[in-house]
Amino acid sequence: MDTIIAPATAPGKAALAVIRVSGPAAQPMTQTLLERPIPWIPQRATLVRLWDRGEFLDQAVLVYWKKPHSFTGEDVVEISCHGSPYIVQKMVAAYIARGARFALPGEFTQRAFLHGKLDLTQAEAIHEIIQAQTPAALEGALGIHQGKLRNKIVQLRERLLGIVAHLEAYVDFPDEDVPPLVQKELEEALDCLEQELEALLRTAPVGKILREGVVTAIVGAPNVGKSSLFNALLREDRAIVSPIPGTTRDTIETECQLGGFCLRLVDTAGRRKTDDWIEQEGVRRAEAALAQADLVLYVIVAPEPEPEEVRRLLPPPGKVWLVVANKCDLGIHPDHRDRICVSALTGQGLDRLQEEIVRQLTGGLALAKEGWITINPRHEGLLRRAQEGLQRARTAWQEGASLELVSVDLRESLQALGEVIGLGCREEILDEVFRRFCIGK
Ligand SMILES: Nc1nc2c(ncn2[C@@H]2O[C@H](COP(=O)(O)OP(=O)(O)OP(=O)(O)O)[C@@H](O)[C@H]2O)c(=O)[nH]1
Ligand SMILES: [Mg+2]
Repeated sequence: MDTIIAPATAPGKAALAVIRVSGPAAQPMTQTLLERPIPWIPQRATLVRLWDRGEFLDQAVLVYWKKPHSFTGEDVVEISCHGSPYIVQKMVAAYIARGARFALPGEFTQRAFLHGKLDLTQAEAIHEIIQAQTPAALEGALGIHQGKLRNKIVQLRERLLGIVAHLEAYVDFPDEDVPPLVQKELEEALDCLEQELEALLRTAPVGKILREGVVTAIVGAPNVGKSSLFNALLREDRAIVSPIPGTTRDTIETECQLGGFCLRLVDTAGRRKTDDWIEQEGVRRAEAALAQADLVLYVIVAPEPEPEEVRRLLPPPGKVWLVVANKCDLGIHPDHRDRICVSALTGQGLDRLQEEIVRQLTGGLALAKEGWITINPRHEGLLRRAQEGLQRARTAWQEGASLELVSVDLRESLQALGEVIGLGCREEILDEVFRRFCIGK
């Protein structure tokens, strides 16, 4: 392994900047920059003056971490210098001139993973801790960083391994049938595993909401007040509002915080048939926003009867779907008596709408509340693979297939479970995970 370097703090001016060097040459390279030798006591802050070929770089605090007791598991030197981009640039250049390499995104964490300092779910959680946009997202990421998901997967894997071992013991004695009692026991253990996988898989939509925010599309016919509602929820005059139907053409997206959730609000063009090709494109984009949304606010007009399209439209599965009757300052038609009625103009009813949004989203969150484990799309793909393996094994078992065949399917599940925590993962997969990180992490 070569020695890598990168600033760990964000680019720009700040009080301090932290530069991290990891690898076998971290200490000798640093030695050549020091004004005078230091005792290199691990984990002790030392005030040093750094020079590069006769040029003074900065006075800084240096911490040395000796392998394996460091974040990466390698020798690490951390330099806290003044937060000047020029100092950072010169420091990095001084190490690169001495043979260090500028780190790839996430490479420090990748090395920590490769040295067994953390499993893949914990490594992913580091990225999520940094990216968390709400307290709930942070809480979830911290839990996974502490190993909650890893522990769960390790436990499921061990149980499955036990079942496979039990089964394979009979493979070696083809003349012996599996006793009915053992058969029943194994089936029950498999059932139990499947249910627990299912429970984890059900946290995927919540995980998506926590990690990426709630994609919230405001849709409806032209002129019903979608842009007005968008502005009212943002408390900002963001989208153009006018009495001319077809005002909004493009989708407009922006983020807002609501009740601990991060909403990614999307205002869309009014849905209608039109000959104007720009508006047609707008309507197409509105449909796309609707398809991608986690939460749909379908806006209609309160003083008018329920439009036919609302009766026709079925709430798409997996989405939270709220029909919002706007312009209630102009009256409320009896059709909407039980609806959420708001006025984007006067602000009437907006509190209730916001409460309802939070209530609906929290309904989903309650699922994840237990232990705060939610899975990401990578975990989801693997857990589905594990689940399919179990189901194939069960079918084969019930159809009287040979135990070898059953155990092949179970071993496929084992492999998938292992990959969640990074066991037996292909290198490309690992690279894909870590390259999403920031530089210096
Ligand atoms: N009285 C009243 N008028 C409203 C309300 N909300 C919006 N309007 C008016 O309705 C008209 C259309 O509002 P927009 O927000 O542009 O409607 P839209 O749904 O975005 O329209 P398109 O972008 O054309 O699809 C404007 O004249 C708004 O002032 C409301 O709550 N009460
Ligand atoms: Mg509009």
